Amino acid sequence: MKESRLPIKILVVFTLASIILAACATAAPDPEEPVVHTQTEPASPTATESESSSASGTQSDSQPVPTGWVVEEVVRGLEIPWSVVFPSENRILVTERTGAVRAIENGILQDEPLYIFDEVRGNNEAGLMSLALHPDFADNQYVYACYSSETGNGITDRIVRLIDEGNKLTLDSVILDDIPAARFHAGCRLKFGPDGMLYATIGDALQKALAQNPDSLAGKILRITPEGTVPADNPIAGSLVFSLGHRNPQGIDWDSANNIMYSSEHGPSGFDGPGGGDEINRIVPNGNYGWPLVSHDKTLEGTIPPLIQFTPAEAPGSLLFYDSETLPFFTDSLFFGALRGEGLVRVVVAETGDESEVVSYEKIISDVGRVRDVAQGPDGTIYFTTSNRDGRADAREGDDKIFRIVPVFD
Ligand SMILES: [Ca+2]
Repeated sequence: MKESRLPIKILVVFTLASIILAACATAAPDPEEPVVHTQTEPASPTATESESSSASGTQSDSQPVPTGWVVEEVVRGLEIPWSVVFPSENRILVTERTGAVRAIENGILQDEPLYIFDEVRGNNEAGLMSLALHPDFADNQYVYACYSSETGNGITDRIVRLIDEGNKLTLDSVILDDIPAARFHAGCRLKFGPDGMLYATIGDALQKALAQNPDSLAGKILRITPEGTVPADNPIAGSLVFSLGHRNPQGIDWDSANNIMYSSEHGPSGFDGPGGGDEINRIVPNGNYGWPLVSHDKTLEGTIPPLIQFTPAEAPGSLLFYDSETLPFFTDSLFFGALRGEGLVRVVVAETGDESEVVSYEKIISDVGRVRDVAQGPDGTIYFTTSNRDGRADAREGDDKIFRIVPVFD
């Protein structure tokens, strides 16, 4: 079933967006001649701007400053890629939702998968999802994966740890098992925080009341030690729950310099509430983000409203806080892949004290179809993946693909 591309409507000003969208709209779609986007507006007006400038030091004074950016294709021929990570400068690991972990070596997609999860349920929204690398990956080669499978308890998510042996992954241990899941709303994004802990986003498993139940892992963001145990300093003693009241969060990332955590979350889709209401949230320990008690613009005392909500739905499948200077016009911006909204969305936030505020947003890519993951490469370029073979769009020639945004110099 093909979903129509829907216009974006949002409650904040977005003067920058019209400039960029106009530029994109007039660009000739010639695959032989990549479109150079100029990005002349100042970097996002965040509290970290001056820090970033000074942190660059004298080294950057002698380096050329990019005047724009282009999108280049990295690889094609993938099947529903969900997550990309970078073990080294020349190596990318990518999951395919149908169960394979693939490697890209020096820009070449390797034919033989590194690992195949035979037991995944690859239909609908579940299957093999996220990958995360241990912060000390260079020493221990630990790779974490989250996938859904049919078990005695129905469809559940499982987080496992594998070891990257170069030409294959080997299973090391089960980190967390029997996480509530379903064919829809299965989560599951993994990422290590600046505190060295493993965070996992968990959907409400189609049982929305569970999102408010602190004894259930459904509808939560979890904080887990790298060994799979409960950290001693979690907000609820003895519990993996870090925040609650989430519907189906699939993106998390940090402004590490300021230790601020953000998430993205899918809003209701008709059967469980009015459509739209996709959210970007600033996550605090033990925060209650409202689902299913409130969504969209409704507020409720004791729950934390989103920084921004998108109605109609964009369907955010990921989240990146971009903190590199490689694309300086994007430094300190949030990005998410839009599935239903078909593109890559940039959200500019201003951080003041304990608050974050959305200043503007723009869809910077809108000509590749559905986008799932977005990630920052080791060289500071921005990678993103299409999801056009997931049954909800018409696949294009060569789908699915990984693209990246690279700087252009005059
Ligand atoms: Ca919410």
